[in-house]
Amino acid sequence: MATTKTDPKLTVAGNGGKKSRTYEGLSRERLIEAYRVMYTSRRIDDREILLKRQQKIFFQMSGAGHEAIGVAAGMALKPAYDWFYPYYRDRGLCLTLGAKPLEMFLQAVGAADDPSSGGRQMPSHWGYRRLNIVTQSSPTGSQILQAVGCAEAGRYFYRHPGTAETPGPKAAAPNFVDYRQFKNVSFHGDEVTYVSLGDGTTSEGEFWEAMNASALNKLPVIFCVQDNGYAISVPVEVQTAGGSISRLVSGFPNFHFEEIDGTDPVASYAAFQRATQYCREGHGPGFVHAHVIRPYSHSLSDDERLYRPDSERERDAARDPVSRTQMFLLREGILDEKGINDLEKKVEEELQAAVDKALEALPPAPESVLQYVYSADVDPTSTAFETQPAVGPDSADGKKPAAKTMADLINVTLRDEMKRDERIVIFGEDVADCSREEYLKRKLVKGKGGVFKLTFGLQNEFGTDRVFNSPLAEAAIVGRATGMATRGLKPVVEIQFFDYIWPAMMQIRDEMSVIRWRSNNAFSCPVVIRAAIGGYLTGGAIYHSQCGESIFTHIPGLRVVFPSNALDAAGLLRTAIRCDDPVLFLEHKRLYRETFGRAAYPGPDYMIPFGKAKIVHPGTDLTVITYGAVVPRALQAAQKIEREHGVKVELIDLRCLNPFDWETIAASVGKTNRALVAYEDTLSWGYGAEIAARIADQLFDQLDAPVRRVAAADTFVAYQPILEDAILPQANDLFRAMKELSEY
Ligand SMILES: Cc1ncc(C[n+]2csc(CCOP(=O)(O)OP(=O)(O)O)c2C)c(N)n1
Ligand SMILES: [Mg+2]
Repeated sequence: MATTKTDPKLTVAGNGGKKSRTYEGLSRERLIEAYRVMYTSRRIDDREILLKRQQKIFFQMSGAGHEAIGVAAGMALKPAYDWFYPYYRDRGLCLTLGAKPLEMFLQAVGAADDPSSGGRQMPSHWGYRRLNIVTQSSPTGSQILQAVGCAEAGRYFYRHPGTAETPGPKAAAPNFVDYRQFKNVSFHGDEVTYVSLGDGTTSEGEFWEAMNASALNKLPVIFCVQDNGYAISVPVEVQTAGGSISRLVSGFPNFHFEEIDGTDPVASYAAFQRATQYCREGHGPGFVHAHVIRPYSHSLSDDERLYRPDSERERDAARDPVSRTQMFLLREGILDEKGINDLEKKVEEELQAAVDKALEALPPAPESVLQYVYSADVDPTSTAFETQPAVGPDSADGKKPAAKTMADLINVTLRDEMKRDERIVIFGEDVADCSREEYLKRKLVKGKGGVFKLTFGLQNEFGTDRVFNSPLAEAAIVGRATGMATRGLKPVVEIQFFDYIWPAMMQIRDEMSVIRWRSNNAFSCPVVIRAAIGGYLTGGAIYHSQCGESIFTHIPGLRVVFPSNALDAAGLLRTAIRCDDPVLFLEHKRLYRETFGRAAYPGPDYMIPFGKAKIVHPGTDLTVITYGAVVPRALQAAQKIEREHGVKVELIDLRCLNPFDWETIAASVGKTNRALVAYEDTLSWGYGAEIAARIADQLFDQLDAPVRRVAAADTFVAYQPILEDAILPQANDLFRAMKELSEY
């Protein structure tokens, strides 16, 4: 552990003779440039505040008081080489790296040409592809884990440089589609990832997960905590135990720590230089705790005079980085008064021209709202993803190829895809064969490969770089995967039980699914999340048996797949991996090793397009729409009602929930005039509600009976099997509903 502290009262002295003097390595010219950027940053805030008061923009968030640390970081790091996950106060950083004032005003007015988001995000939500400044969101702290994943990806590409290449179409498959064709990968062996956050944000759990993951893996990430002493109105001593984040994090191993006066550009630059060098040399992560001020309240919607007395605000004002740097330049004879005035005049002229231009910029077209919810390059519903199973020949003694379980075929699909695509990395809780590799190498153990053994053998075959255990932290699993995928890797991560996906919800709902849309297609992160879901386990209970898929199908930007049998699982998982959208791949635990739905190995290129249902049982009297573990139960009921009452049920297995196959549903209901939607999740507000509403809305004229639903009781899945049976939909419940509807 290395620690450097700078006394905030110290004035940094220069070295060398007057003209050649440098200040912690900053020449006089660079100091003038630092001041120019700091002044520009402050004046952009001032201009935006004015524009907001004139109702020409709709929101304002200032970087005032944070300029020095931002400019210092920007000068120590390299745009389009290092990677940046800034937060909203980082205007100074972005300007230093090369963002233009005009670009910032374009975002403020919500212009179509706003390079950060095309008018989709608030001002100060930076994202500049050409500079490696990754699209930013509003939740405090959700950028931190992605920065960790970004650093991991850089290291992975460096260790496996061949993976960065884009594969061309295969002669054998002219239809060839693969997400890699649309990823422009670049990396550098000594690159650093910068991530910043406020003092209040250090209270978020994701911050600690990110610190842990970075320390564990000695990643080249610099955490820059910009401590202005407040999180809106909450002061730091109420936020952080003991009032000092530096003290709390000091026990993390492998870090280089700095605590500095972040209103002093020279001290800040020196700290960043040391931290950057430490990271570039591969020793581990850096932590820069910068004490700054916040002179313009939290945002334009906040008035800090309501909770901060004048005395405190005046104390801060004395440390204003812009005036402090101006004084420093004058005192050191770097610029005289005229020099300062000339510089500031030029900045004002530039800003005036930028504002004038931004105010004339065109807004985005209303018809564009659905653009880039999903990839415009790779359409996973297309025929490019439709291939036939290549089942091997019968053996010499006439035996058919062995029927494999869903668990077997998921495992073999992962293996085939990992062989084909070296960008795939797999991580999650317990997914590795054995973290202590030497036990595997010495063949002391066989290996685990997941609590359901779906990833068994993969670490053994592909190595620990590609298949590894993560800490027990679901937000970290999805957040890191999102950062990796943004760089062009294909993480296929596992959430051990669907019931424990919730810590990752912020990453799934507010990050992974929205990154492409909010950046107007500048960034994307096609992660695959595999999650073991569902009940009928006898003994699973509340926290090992729940469903909840509709919560995820409700999220634009996320594909949701839910196969009911081995062959569909193989074909859909391959599509999930090769496509360019984030996918939640739901694997029903009860179906993993069922006799129902086993299939022969379909070969290494078998794919099923998303949004194509399968008719499991054709019929003419009643349409039953379902998926997952209800499929075998509905099939049982359909066979029984045909046997006993001659009712012919058309049973549709949706297989993919978002997108879903409306055409097959509509064609079937058009024929049967009766519809039953069945699902394992709780009845109310569930997935079937949407299907039932669409049928009622669009097929009303064709219905001879009300649309019915069969689903779980609106409660939780219980441990005692008698209760579980009563709660979850059973074949008998389906039979009863089929009979009622057919007689209606
Ligand atoms: C997860 C989340 N919770 C709450 C908010 C609302 N919010 C926005 S900024 C902020 C305070 C952040 O304080 P700090 O991290 O110290 O950064 P500062 O604004 O002081 O630079 C809050 C509570 C949010 N954006 N995200
Ligand atoms: Mg703060």
